[in-house]
Amino acid sequence: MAGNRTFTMIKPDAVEKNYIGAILEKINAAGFRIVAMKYTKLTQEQAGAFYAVHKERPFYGELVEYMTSGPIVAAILEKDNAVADFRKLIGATNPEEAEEGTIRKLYAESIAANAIHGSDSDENAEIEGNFFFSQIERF
Ligand code: IDP
Ligand code: MG
Repeated sequence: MAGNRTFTMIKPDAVEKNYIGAILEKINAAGFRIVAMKYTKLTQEQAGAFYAVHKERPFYGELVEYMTSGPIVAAILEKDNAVADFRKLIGATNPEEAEEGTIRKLYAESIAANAIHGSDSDENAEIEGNFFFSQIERF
């Protein structure tokens, strides 16, 4: 059975362009409830650890640089079928390939600076939510 929680980050490019409000509006309009949320800035060590699965990919260094270039908004979201429905809402990794109306189509600049993160599985949603939030920070 699909889980009901996912994890997201509004990435530095979208925060820099003042898209936090517009993106949260889309997330709420799509039926997601915010379970936990924080505005923070990742260190290189934290960004490197969060994206450790991509360590061998050619863009890893660029990804860590970008994700530490400014503040982000991290959140745990709740909805039936959360992981799959949220991936659909954000669109393809490359905004040029993202469907019309998706968050990446609307707000992303490039495949690297693509506005928003969404967990790719229930297992990773749990791991990623735990990376940012303690028990006491969830409602
Ligand atoms: P996803 O965020 O859609 O799940 P992943 O393949 O997991 O995409 O990649 C993680 C992040 O790494 C992307 O969201 C994007 O910021 C960055 N990224 C992915 N592919 C590239 C690339 O080819 N060049 C630069 N950055 C990339
Ligand atoms: Mg991914």
